[in-house]
Amino acid sequence: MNSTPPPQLLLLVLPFLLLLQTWPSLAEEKQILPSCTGYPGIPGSPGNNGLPGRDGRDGNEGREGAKGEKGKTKGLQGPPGKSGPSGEMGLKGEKGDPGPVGIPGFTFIYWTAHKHKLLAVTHTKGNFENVLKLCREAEGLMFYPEDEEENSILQSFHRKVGILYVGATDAKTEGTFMDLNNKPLSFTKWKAGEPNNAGGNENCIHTLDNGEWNDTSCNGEFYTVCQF
Ligand SMILES: [Ca+2]
Ligand SMILES: [Ca+2]
Repeated sequence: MNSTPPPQLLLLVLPFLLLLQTWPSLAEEKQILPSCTGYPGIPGSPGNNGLPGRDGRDGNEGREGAKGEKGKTKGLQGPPGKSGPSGEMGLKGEKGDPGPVGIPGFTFIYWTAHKHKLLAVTHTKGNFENVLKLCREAEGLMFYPEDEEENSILQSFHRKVGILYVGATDAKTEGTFMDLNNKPLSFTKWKAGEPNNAGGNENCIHTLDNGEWNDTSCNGEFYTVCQF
């Protein structure tokens, strides 16, 4: 018998052979393709840049920075601005408490309390009539010391302000000094040789530095002590 396959069978097998050549996995390419050593090809041109990636996640919070230097100079104060318009008048305030009772025209410079008496020096000098008036306007009386203790108070005022009139006069009866209640003096502190009614015109008394008295003119300008 002839072993040559008939042409009809070749036509049936041929498509399968072609399919095997073009499908390497079926024909196990390594065995089918001949291995040969070639030269590496020329590197291809770099590809185009890809699209930007998405934003990354937020990083961890950084450490606290170093403390900055303190500012050096304080700014100068600017000039004052213009005064604003006047506001409306406020409500009338409540009536205040009454002030201390004053004595018109009379101010004490020095004063002291002695037993039942308040003794105060006039705020100004004057002749006898004027300082007598000051004491009376203050509802007091010109002071006459009735004993050594009271005379020492008069002397202490003399040391503070200078010469003082004593509240006594012999204007009514020359040579007989009386206090301002017209009572003869129960206590005196005359300097030796006084009263001398010098010039025939010494009807008032003034103090000396050592506490003694001298009869003198009533026209000198001295302080006095008022008794209240
Ligand atoms: Ca006299
Ligand atoms: Ca005298």
